[in-house]
Amino acid sequence: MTGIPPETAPARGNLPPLSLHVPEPKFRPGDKVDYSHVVVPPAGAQPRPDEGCPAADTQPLCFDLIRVLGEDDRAVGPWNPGLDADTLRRMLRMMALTRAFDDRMYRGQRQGKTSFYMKCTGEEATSIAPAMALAADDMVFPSYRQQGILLTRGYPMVDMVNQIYSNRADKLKGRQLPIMYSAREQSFFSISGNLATQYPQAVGWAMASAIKGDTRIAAAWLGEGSTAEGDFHSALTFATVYNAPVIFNVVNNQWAISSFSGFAGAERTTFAARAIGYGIAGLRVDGNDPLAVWAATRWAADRARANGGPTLIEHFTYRAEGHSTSDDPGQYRSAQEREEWPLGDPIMRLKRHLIALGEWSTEQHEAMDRELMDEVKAATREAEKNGVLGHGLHHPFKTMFEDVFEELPWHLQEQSEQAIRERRIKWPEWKES
Ligand SMILES: Cc1ncc(C[n+]2csc(CCOP(=O)(O)OP(=O)(O)O)c2C)c(N)n1
Repeated sequence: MTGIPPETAPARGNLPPLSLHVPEPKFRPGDKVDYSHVVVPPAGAQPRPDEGCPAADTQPLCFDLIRVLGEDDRAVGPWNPGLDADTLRRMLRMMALTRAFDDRMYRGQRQGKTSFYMKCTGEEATSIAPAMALAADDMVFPSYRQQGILLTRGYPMVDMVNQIYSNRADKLKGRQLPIMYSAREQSFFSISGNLATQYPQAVGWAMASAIKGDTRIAAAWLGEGSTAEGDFHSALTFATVYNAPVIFNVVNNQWAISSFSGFAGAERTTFAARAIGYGIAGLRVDGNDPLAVWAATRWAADRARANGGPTLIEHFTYRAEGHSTSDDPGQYRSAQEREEWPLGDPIMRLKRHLIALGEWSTEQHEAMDRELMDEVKAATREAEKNGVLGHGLHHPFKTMFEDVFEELPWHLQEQSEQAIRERRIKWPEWKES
């Protein structure tokens, strides 16, 4: 008690000892899953404010769940975008193509053709519907789980596979981890393995677009786990201060590898509600409802394009498979989670909707799946001609040192020569192309 006047000394006698709360997921391997704590409101029941509304008017939507596709497979309510059947069929096709691509690439990794792959199974709607709702030249800043955007924007699948195989036709010359694409022509920013860095970059790009008097907006994606990164918060601060034309997508797939969403704050509030503290618009969307995702994205895009400022969209969804090919979710979560997930599967929901409209059939769907499988197979065969991991058909070693300095500094020159010397000793049969 030295130095503290007796009258201000706290009476500690009856106080409980301080303690911390350590979040714990509801279900672990082998547990029976009960999702009764997940509130799923009826489709069509969420109000749709005008795109130009004050940000505060969206606050109730940060705790709701925007849904369009109902239990009867019909599209209902003010968020129903009223898309025509051709657009719906294209959306379905792109989601099914992404899933077929993921399945093939996953197997490719198991066969040793690449070192690494990440699927987006169950989350396809959160990238394909936005890619269709945005303008083709709006700049996107994805994380590693938005391969659906590239496919929807028409990036050649063979180039994707070349990158995954790190072969001699890899446009990124083997310098990026497999799946960390970069596609300037598709306005698709280079993916970074460092989580959340794309958020401030998207804001910077959006601000530059506004400074130039352009009409293009930016959109960024990250997982709910990454909202715990400082970059997330500085990006939102910049965006609100300058009213930047940007859309922040938070894909809440419940898991960040083996950490459940509670470790990023999900036990306390929603991720959409992060928007409130920054004074920007926020929407919480059923991420397995492609029509709701499309409608929320278009709402945010129209708002940004009319100088209404940024919007944060939380896509409430579920990562149906492992984090990556290096992960085994059976070690940390119950297998029943996927089966019991109350929002279903985005592909199945859109398929059933189209069937309910009389615009699709099971036979058409099966034929489409076969066609897509052939398309993916043909692309992988084509890419394999350029080499797969470990076959030696990669870019020449010396390219490792190129494209950074106009003139190679002496120490890099030395390293380059050393690498070539050692390569000749280790692999005498190797021919430098
Ligand atoms: C700055 C940083 N910290 C940690 C990692 C390791 N890491 C890679 S993915 C990942 C989980 C990210 O989860 P989330 O943001 O929820 O996205 P999801 O993978 O679920 O799509 C972690 C911790 C990293 N790549 N970068």
